[in-house]
Amino acid sequence: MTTLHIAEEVAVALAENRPVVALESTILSHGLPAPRNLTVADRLERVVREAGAVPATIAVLDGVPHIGLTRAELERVCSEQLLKLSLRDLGAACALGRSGATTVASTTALAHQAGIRVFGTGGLGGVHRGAHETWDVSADLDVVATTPVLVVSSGVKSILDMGATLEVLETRSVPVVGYRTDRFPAFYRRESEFGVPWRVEDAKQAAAVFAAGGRGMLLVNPIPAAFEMDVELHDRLLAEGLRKLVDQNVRGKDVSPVLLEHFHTASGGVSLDANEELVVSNVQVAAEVAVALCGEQH
Ligand code: PSU
Ligand code: MN
Repeated sequence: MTTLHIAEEVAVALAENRPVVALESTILSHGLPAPRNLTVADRLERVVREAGAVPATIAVLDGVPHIGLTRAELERVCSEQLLKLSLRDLGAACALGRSGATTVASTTALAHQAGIRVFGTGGLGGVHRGAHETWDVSADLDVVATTPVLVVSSGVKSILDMGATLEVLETRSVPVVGYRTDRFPAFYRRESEFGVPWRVEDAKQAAAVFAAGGRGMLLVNPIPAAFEMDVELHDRLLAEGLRKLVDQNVRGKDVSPVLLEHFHTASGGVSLDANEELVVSNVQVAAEVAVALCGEQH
């Protein structure tokens, strides 16, 4: 496997067993429009620091997986047209010297390779609607099932088949734990019709559950109430977005970006604010869990 470029600050923190939080780059390059993405990227790193952990934004630059980016590298990720790299794409991107943003799947794998145990993101990929015909199931599920990293997300978007996604997570033995909630969150909405098998009340409990389980885990944190999207607006955007996919024959890895783009343009920015605030909240929780995890070992 290619060697990683680990930023000095991240390497030192890991060596001293201090808390580090992994952050993904696909959300920046394919999930949010420029220049908003850079504002969000900066804010996420700040939130991690303020909680007492070190941020490690992950991306592949010129064929080298970077664990922790400089401001200039962050600017590159937020302005260049980057490839979307899932785990299977890493070998090709590295061998061919390409640059790309990492998804939950590839970020989780690279974080683990670097020795990082906690990762904060927005939404996890999952089973798409109509997957019984298209077989479109995100590699995110497989990687979370096989990699001992705790991922904090706001559940999955309602653009996915949530019930099927939860079934796959159960089959693949991924613990799904609600952060101060009994309901599985639906990204823009705090609750879905689905419950979660376990609930924790604070970061310390979440860290204990992860440490005891010894495997990957999904900690789900609902969007802050003030930014939850109005249900009618949400349902209208979703119906329109799904129709757009069919009309434009969108397939594979373009599905999520096209739907996100539709939400952002058609909601007049409401979904952008929602997206930013939920990621910030997840990253905040991730940092607290990372801090608690390091405390546990002393
Ligand atoms: N869901 C979101 N925002 C995102 C993504 C998913 O609400 O930005 C991105 C993440 O990087 C996730 C990826 O890992 O899309 C999943 O893509 P796919 O469905 O092609 O596996
Ligand atoms: Mn897919």
